[in-house]
Amino acid sequence: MKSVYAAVDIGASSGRVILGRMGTDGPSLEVIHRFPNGVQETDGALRWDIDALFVEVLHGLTLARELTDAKGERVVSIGVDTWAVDYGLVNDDGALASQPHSYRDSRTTGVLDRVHGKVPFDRLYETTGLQFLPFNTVYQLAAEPSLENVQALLIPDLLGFWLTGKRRTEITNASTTGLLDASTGNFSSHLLDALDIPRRIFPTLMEPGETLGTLLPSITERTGLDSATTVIAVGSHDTASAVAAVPAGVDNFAYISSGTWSLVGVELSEPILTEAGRAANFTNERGVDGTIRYLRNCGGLWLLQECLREWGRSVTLEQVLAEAAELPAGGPRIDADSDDFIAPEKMPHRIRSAAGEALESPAAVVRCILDSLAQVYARTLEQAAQLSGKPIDVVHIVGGGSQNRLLCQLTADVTGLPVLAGPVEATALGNVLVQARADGALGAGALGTGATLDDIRTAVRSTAQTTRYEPSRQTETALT
Ligand code: LFR
Repeated sequence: MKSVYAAVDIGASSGRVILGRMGTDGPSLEVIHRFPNGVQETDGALRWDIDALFVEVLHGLTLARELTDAKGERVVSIGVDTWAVDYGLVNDDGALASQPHSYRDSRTTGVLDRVHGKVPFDRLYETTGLQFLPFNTVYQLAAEPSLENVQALLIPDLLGFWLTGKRRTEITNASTTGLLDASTGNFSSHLLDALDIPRRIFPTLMEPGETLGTLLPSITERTGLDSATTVIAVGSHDTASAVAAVPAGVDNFAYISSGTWSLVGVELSEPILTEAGRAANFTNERGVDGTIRYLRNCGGLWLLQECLREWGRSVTLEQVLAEAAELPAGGPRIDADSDDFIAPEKMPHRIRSAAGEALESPAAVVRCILDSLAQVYARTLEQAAQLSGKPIDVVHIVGGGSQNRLLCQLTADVTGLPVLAGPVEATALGNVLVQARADGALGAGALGTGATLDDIRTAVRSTAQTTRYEPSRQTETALT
């Protein structure tokens, strides 16, 4: 029976269950279930409705089983990736204390000084190499009323726990907690102790490609999947899966994983824990196969998504982008990176105030957002090259933003570099290909398990749709 891999890929605004197949010419994806996601205000806090998300995951897996049955195929494994940093607290019986907080909740505002009073940020950075973001897990844990007798399961690990009954912490996502030692790849007991966080807070680490477990009987009953179906750890941080599937064919590439956030940087083999990197707020997140994603988490399409939400049906994305493309370069810009844009609600108003200029139409607001993002991208890529010493010859944009032609062109214009846009589904491809490799279905080696990240990228290149943008226009919007 032909093997198929199920990728559960949940972002901040939507989730998907996708089937991945390995063909002779490379991987192909089939989205079989889409569902909405978003933060909700519950009990006075912004939270994710994780129970509802799990119901959607199970529905998607049931559809996966039905579809593969009908075709004489078999789902051999499942991989889960989501956004980073957030977690659910579970007690020894496995019960969830409450619906997980969203990183967009403001609960950490009051605890930052307390954490830095115990361990100053420069010391945190020396160990973890993680950029300062007010919502890093380390600050969220400090905002919990109690950490006694509980474990924190990062969102994909929590879903994995519900599927298999096994508790583990996948390492790419662990690197966003602010508690993982970037040099050793282990949780830092020193930091945990200094911050009064119980050492048992996180379950044992695991690497992408390892098997978490097989499905619980309750899950096989509900979905019809067979009991030998495994859950495989993938780059469970969505950005790790996306970067694994960047279709780079050369060494000197940079990437922008462009979705709700823009993750802008380069791939390295070792972390860089320098003062200059800290000052520039660069992060050392772990990638698949022990790579380092040396990047900055920059503002993203969240600004645009929130405006569209507020404008409602009167404004369509396609139309507003077409109008924005007609507006002249050199218009007003904002700091798209500012913490002021993290929370939801009233985005057009906040953008207009920050621009300090009348942005009369939705198109003007959108153009301001995209010009500002392109500027942040260019500045960040220049810093990434300087700080890492790695030259950049080409910029790959993957994820939703790769379909935004105006954003891709502006990025080429402002960076002065060619942009290769696509695939839009990089995250799901990275998820599927790590599973396929674990199953022995990719690349070299007796069972294919010897395949490298390069083999994964070669597989992506063989089927991915990419569009090339040359820096064409004269850029009045050049770096300032
Ligand atoms: C992107 C992402 C980023 C992370 C942010 C919050 O979806 O995972 O990498 O910084 O969401 O978790």
